[in-house]
Amino acid sequence: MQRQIIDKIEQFDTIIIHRHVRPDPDAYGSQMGLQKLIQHNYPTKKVYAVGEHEPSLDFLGTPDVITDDVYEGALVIVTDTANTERVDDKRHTKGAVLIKIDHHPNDDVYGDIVWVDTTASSVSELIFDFFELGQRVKGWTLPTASARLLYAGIVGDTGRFRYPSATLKTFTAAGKLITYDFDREALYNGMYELERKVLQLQGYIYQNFTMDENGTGRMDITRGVLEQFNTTASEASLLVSSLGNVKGMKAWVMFIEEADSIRIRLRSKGPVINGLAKEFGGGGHPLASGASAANWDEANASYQRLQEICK
Ligand SMILES: [Mn+2]
Repeated sequence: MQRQIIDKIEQFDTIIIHRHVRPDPDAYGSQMGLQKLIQHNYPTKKVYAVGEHEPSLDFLGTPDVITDDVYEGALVIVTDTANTERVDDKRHTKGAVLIKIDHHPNDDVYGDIVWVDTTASSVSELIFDFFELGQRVKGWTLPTASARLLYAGIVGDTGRFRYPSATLKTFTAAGKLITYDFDREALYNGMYELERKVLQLQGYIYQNFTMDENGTGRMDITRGVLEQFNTTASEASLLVSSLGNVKGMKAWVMFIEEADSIRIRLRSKGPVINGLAKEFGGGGHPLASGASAANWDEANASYQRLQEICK
């Protein structure tokens, strides 16, 4: 599989790398880490990393902006993205060949070549693995910029090596990556900024959520709240699961107000909620799904439905 991917990379002059919407450090790290790895070893190739610009990740890099014609005859690689729905920039199908590299369960098998390894802590870890193969068979070297990005991705997805997903392989990769000459402290500062904002918002959520007598929870994150905590809707989304820690909570919804709609993010510990998500034009898994509401009236209606489901 990885050999096939190396062949494709060598075959194409233009390579465009995508990742998921509402990016996190592993999305940026795997995408841009791979971009810089390829660019460094094949300087004549054109290698782009695309997707929406996320200001809170500027310490890692900024995405490239390209026109549609660049996709003609190009190789497209999508990293860290389980399903097509979550691919940032839907032009990913416009190239000649599509490759998926991911570590989430492979429910949506998209692409001509699929490399999914759910035992990996992060896709950044997989890209490091990929580099080592390239090193053995093609004599690749890893540029420091790439090492820095991959390290950030691993640190991000493992919660600084705290999660059980951090294996011997993860630590081995991280151990090799820190031998490159990048400023680890500056990197941690950037990540700390992200974590600090999220922790403050989490405190606010624990103080302001509501729960009815049946264990149906609700939390509204308005534009005002996002501004108050200087966070984005994507950062707030990371906290949906945190309400599961509340005693007696059975199922809950977090409404996150975006520019032109309200995201409905549903979680449950029993009652099946993806039917409700479908009713509101969304979908997902039985215990974790989402939809979107045009306004607060619609959002309120979805909460009422959730209350009925939990009765
Ligand atoms: Mn990831």
